[in-house]
Amino acid sequence: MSNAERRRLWRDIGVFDGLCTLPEPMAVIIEGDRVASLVAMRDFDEASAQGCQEMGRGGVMTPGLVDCHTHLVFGGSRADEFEARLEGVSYEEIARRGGGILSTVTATREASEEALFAAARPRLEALIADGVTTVEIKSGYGLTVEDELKMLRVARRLGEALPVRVVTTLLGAHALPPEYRDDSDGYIRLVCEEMIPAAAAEGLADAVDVFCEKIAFSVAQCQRVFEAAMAHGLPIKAHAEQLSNLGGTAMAARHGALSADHIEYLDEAGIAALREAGSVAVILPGAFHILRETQLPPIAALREAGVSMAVATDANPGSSPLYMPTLMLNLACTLFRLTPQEALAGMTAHGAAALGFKGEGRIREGATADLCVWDVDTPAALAYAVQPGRLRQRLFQGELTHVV
Ligand code: DI6
Ligand code: FE
Repeated sequence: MSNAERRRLWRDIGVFDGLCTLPEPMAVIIEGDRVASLVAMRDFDEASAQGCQEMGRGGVMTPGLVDCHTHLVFGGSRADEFEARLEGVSYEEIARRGGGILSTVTATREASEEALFAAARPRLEALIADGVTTVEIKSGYGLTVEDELKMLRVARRLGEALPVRVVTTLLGAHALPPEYRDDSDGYIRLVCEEMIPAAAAEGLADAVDVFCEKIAFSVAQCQRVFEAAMAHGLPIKAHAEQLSNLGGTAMAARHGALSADHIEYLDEAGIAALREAGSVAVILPGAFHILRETQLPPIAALREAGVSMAVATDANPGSSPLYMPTLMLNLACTLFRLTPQEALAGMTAHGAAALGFKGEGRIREGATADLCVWDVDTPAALAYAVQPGRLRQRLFQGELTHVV
C-alpha cells in the first residue's frame, strides 16, 4: 500500500491540538499525509476503523514540535567561555573582548561545508528525537557573503538529509566582523547590498534576522537591513531587547516582522507594537537560564495584550547550548510562568506562526500529519518532567519516522 492510501488509527488518546488540550479521549485517523478525522471516543463509529492500521491506545498526541529559533550550524565549541562566565565575566564583556559570537565566527569560517554538516547533524537529530518536525536554522557565524551562504547551504542540506522541515534565516547582521571593526555602517552596506541579494538569488534564505543590541547593531542599522530584505520579498524578524531596551522590537513590528525574539527588556510600547502588527513574541528560556539573566520578559503583559508567544531552544554554542525542546517547555513554565498549555502552544501553533505558517502546528481535520505521540498521561506532563525517551511515535508528513 502506498503511504497516500494508508489509514492509521489511534484510539483513546489525549490530544493537545496546538492551542489547547481537548477535553476527552479521542480517536484520530491519519490518511496518507493528512489528518482525516478527529473524534471523541464516545462518538467513534467502529465502521470507520475498517482498513485502518491500529497504531495503539493511550498516551498523548501533539502536533510535531516547531523549534522556530536555532543557530545549530556552527564550528567549534564555547565550553571555555562557559567557564569564564561562571567565574563572573559577563556575556557582553566576552563579546567586547572579541570572544563570544566572534570566536564561533572564526571556527565557522575555518570549517568546510562538510565539517559543518557533520557537526550540525547530531544536534538536529537530538531535536528530532525530542519531537521536532519543523526547525528554523539561522546563519550568522560566517559574516562574509561566502561564509553566510555556506552556512545556509548546510542548513538546506540538513533538511534534505533528515525527516524534518528546515526553514532558513539569513542573520548576516549578527555581529560586527573584525575586518569592519571601525566601520559598522560599511558592514551593514555589505549585508544589504551583497549578502541579502546573493542569498535571495540562490533561494537560500526564507527570512532575514538581525541582532539589535548595543554589542551588535543599532535600530537604524537594523531598519536598513529590513528594508533590503523586504525589497527582495523576504520576511523579517529580530533578536531584540535581549540585553537592553533599544526599541528594536517596535521598529521590527512596524515593518511587519514575523516575530521579535528574546524580549526580556521589552516595554509597554514594544508590546503594543507587537499587538498591532500581529507579530509573535518568541521567548527563549534557554538563553535566559544559561546567561543567568534576571530581567524577566513581560509575560503577563504580553498575555494580557493577546500577543502570541512562541517558545524555542535558541540552540547555539554560546547562550543556549541546549538541544532539548521539551526542556524548554519546562523552563518556560518554571522561569517565565507560562502554563504548560501556553508552553506547548508556543512550540506548536505559535512557533509555526513565528515562521510565517499561520494556521499550522495544529491537529485538526485536513492538517498535515506532522505529529508526535508521547508516553505521558496528560499534555502538562510533557512540561512537568524532563525525561528523554518519551516520544513513542513521530510522523513527518504522514511518514512514521521515529518508533522507540
Ligand atoms: N542572541 C543569542 O542568544 C544568540 N545570538 C543572539 O543574537 C547567541 C549567539 C551566540 O552567543 O553565539
Ligand atoms: Fe538567537
